Amino acid sequence: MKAIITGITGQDGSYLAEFLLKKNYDVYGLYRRSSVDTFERINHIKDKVNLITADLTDQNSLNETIKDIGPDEIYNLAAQSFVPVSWTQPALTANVTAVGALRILEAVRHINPKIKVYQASSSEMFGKVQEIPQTEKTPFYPRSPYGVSKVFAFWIMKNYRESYNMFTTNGILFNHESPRRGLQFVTRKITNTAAKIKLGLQKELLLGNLDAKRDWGYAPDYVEAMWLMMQHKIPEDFVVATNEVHSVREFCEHAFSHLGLNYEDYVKLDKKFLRPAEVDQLIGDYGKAEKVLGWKPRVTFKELVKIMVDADLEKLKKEQ
Ligand code: NAP
Ligand code: G4F
Repeated sequence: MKAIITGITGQDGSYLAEFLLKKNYDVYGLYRRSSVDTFERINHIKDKVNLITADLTDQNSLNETIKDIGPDEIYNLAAQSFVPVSWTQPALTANVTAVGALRILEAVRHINPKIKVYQASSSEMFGKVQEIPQTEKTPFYPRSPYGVSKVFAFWIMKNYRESYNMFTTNGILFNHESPRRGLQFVTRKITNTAAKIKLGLQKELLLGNLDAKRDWGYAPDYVEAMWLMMQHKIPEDFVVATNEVHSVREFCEHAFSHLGLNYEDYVKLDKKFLRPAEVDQLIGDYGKAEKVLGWKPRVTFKELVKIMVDADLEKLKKEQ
């Protein structure tokens, strides 16, 4: 089996590449050209995957790559994925995160409509939630240009499924984290800074809304769900979550206390991290994924915090 992963240099791309290699896939990773090396997360598997430069904003590079490789499956994980930047760069976010997904579909439709496409859809589409917990049937109410872009990508996948009989599947993934999470996202920002404070490298942690609540899972568990969706006989959409909710404050409490510290002594509010519109609470019901795909999360919230704090502490000690 041949699979293309867009966004292979990202958190999920790196775990999915490892997962598919274990299943004996030929893995082709698309990455965008950069003046610096962006392979930190995949250096350990670089000689086992095929890396090709292409950009989701450039139709021709996608067409040529898909034509040359002739994949069985495409996992579209690339996106401008950081919610705050979607307000400062809304047009870029729409171009990459929304229209980028359409460009993949157009390439597949013209080259070989039998290629299966996975779309990295997001719980951010639920935004101002219309139902608790959120399921595949909950109406969307996105609260950022990122969320709106993901809603477009979700519907265009569904539209091509119904219009052209293509195999397109949306994984509606709730927040999932790991030691490979980008440093700007709140979980990694907390674990990395807490570890720095423990080692005396930093004095405080500046955060925005501590009361926001998320359904946080472990990224390696979630890439397995992506693959299972692609092996399912019919293309459908699935919520992937833990069905547990915790606040940013609770995440801080656990992370600092794992290091023997009290978060209240170090965490300070910085208004620049507040958002123009907030998603207050997300919690996903993964019942359909469990019933149809036999998938369920393995790593608990407390284990996740511990894994991330320990990894950051270890990394910083090595750097010292
Ligand atoms: P990530 O770490 O931010 O990775 C995003 C990837 O997209 C990176 O490889 C990035 O390349 C690439 N990319 C950005 N713009 C591109 C462009 N114009 N052309 C080609 N590639 C481009 O994100 P992630 O956490 O792995 O998430 C993977 C996907 O799942 C994203 O679509 C995200 O929106 C979605 N999602 C994530 C979560 C979550 O909690 N992690 C939940 C739901 C949905 P560089 O390395 O060069 O920046
Ligand atoms: O970690 P976050 O930046 O993730 P967010 O906005 O939930 O988005 C992530 O999950 C989505 C799935 O629901 C993905 F689609 C998306 O690509 C991304 O991976 O923020 C989480 C919460 C927010 O409510 C935010 O307001 O943490 C709050 N927060 C509080 N202080 C902060 C901070 N977030 C960040 N990034 N930085 C802070 O200082």
